[in-house]
Amino acid sequence: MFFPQIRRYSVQVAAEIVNCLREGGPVVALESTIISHGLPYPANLEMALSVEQLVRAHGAVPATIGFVNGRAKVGLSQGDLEALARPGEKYKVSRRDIPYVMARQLTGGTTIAATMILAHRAGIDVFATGGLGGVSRPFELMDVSADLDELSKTPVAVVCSGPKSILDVARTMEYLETKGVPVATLADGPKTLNVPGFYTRDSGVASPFVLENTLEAARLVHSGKDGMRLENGYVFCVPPPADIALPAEYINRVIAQTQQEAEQLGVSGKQLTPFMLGRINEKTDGLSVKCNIEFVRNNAVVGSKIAAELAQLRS
Ligand code: PSU
Repeated sequence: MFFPQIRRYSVQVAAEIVNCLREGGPVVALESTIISHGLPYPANLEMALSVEQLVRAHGAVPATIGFVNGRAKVGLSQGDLEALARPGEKYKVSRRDIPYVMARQLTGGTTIAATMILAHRAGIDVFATGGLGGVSRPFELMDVSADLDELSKTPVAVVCSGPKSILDVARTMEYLETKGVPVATLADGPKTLNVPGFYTRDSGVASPFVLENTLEAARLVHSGKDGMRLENGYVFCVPPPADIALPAEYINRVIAQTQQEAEQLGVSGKQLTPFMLGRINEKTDGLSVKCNIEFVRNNAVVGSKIAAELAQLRS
């Protein structure tokens, strides 16, 4: 039987991306929750545009992903990016929200989990962002980001600066181990042993694997995905460069204060991350947002290199 309406529900992939993938070229997926909910306007829009430019400058095609009026789009236009960046009603779309956003024809930014799903549908293997969701610090809440389960079942490599440091990094690593997700940190000097902590270069938690360079990262994906046909994703952690990272003691103090505030105000669930990031920005006089933007840019460059190495390994 033929369902003509199914076409309307499928993922819309920009022509430039389709062409690049057909030729086996490098494409880097980019998420949009960071635009709609992670950063303030207009810094979010500037970040989105500059990250796309950076990916191009490093020889790959950017594919920013999101929902526009209920349509799943891989390769958002400038108008789409503006709609997601401007203040106003926007949905934060994770896996469970996809059918609702489509049925209601809503516009929303995709989380790491939802971006992985759409990237995989389009045939994209590498995705760059800022920080991974994880297990929240108040353990009694049992708040575990859907990003972690997605990584266990969708074969996309996520390049990030570790789990967001507002989270419980040690428990996040344990959870990923249980789910069979390889987490590897790209060495940034001989001292790299631990996963980075988003705003900081070192979370204090050991990295399961430490890799020398982007070629090694590409080899991991090539072996696991192409060789063994494993269906899990990969986390590649990139420490924020020393000149933009924030001192651990300082930022951890701000995080702890903000955590208390969130508890007092009863903020939880999908509102918790945007609340924390927003308040931390106010308390650091914009320093946290500046740092966040710079390491997303850095991760986009690393993601472009991994995508290029992977394309080379497959040729
Ligand atoms: N990276 C950032 N800022 C963000 C995010 C990532 O630098 O806001 C987003 C990602 O989309 C990630 C989401 O999937 O935060 C996690 O949200 P939660 O903790 O509610 O699962």
